Amino acid sequence: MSDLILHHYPTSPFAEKVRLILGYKQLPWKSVVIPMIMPKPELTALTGGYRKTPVLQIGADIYCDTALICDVLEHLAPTPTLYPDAVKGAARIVSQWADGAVFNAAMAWNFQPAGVADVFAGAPAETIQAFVADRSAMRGGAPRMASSDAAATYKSYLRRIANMLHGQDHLFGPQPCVADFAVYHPLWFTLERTPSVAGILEATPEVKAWMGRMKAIGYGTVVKSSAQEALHAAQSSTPAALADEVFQDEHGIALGSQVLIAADTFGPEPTQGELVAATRTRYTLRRTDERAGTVHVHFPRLGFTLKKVSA
Ligand SMILES: N[C@@H](CCC(=O)N[C@@H](CS)C(=O)NCC(=O)O)C(=O)O
Repeated sequence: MSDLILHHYPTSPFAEKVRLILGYKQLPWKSVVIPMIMPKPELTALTGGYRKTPVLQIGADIYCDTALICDVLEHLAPTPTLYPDAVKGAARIVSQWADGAVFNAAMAWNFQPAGVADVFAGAPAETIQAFVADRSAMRGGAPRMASSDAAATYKSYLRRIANMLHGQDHLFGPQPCVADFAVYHPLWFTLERTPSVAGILEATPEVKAWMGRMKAIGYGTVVKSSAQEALHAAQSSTPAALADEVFQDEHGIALGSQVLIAADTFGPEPTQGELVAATRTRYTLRRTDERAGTVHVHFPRLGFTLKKVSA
């Protein structure tokens, strides 16, 4: 199998979710650090437009969104599992809640002025302004939730997480599952990246103790790599064969059509390509780029829109 290449940057919470899962499953990986804001020319040469963090690359296969990345990693290394049979549905639902509601409340809390000062300590004012403008454009200009509005929400969520940890080491039992990694990453940002506002975690010591257990999982075996190396890996590989059952049509869009796929919230940058698969759970686009060659870019169905490119 080709190397697992994670395109990410150290302060990305969603990337932290995947870094720990790679460590948990003991899958060795290569690390390519990408910019925190646009432009990201090397990344978008691979994805065709998608710019969020992280992205997983395996040769000429490019996987967008951590929900899909979790499924791919589970397929590669089924044990230890992220989806224990008895709690599979609930664990996915809690993950979705964590990646959406918990993440939004936590980040609104984290990005109050004291937290911003932590994150950008020593950075010039222009760096902060460029970051704020980039994220505001990703939200379509909508303001971020005020930290004062987020406070009670975040505290309630922390109490619910503490309730789930009552009498057990992880959210659904003795071992971590996908929900633990999803709930952990926004809280990790609070604790490690915005320590000035991390006092909010003190009211739930069970949560802090569980965070210690999650952190101890570590990132596994990581080797530094570069964007150029990643582009070369794509260029010199052929996308993996697609599964036989590749088509569940919900849109009246035939395979072979030129389509656009975009996230349905936050970060509207679409990817264009030829629709070569639309399974029950994911879409695959084939596209060719001067630097990356022919690649398959994969997206989960959940959270993404599919549109035909008008002729
Ligand atoms: N649903 C996506 C969300 C990813 C996401 O929003 N990541 C943040 C960073 S933690 C992001 O992309 N920020 C803008 C950027 O990095 O360009 C996933 O699960 O991968």
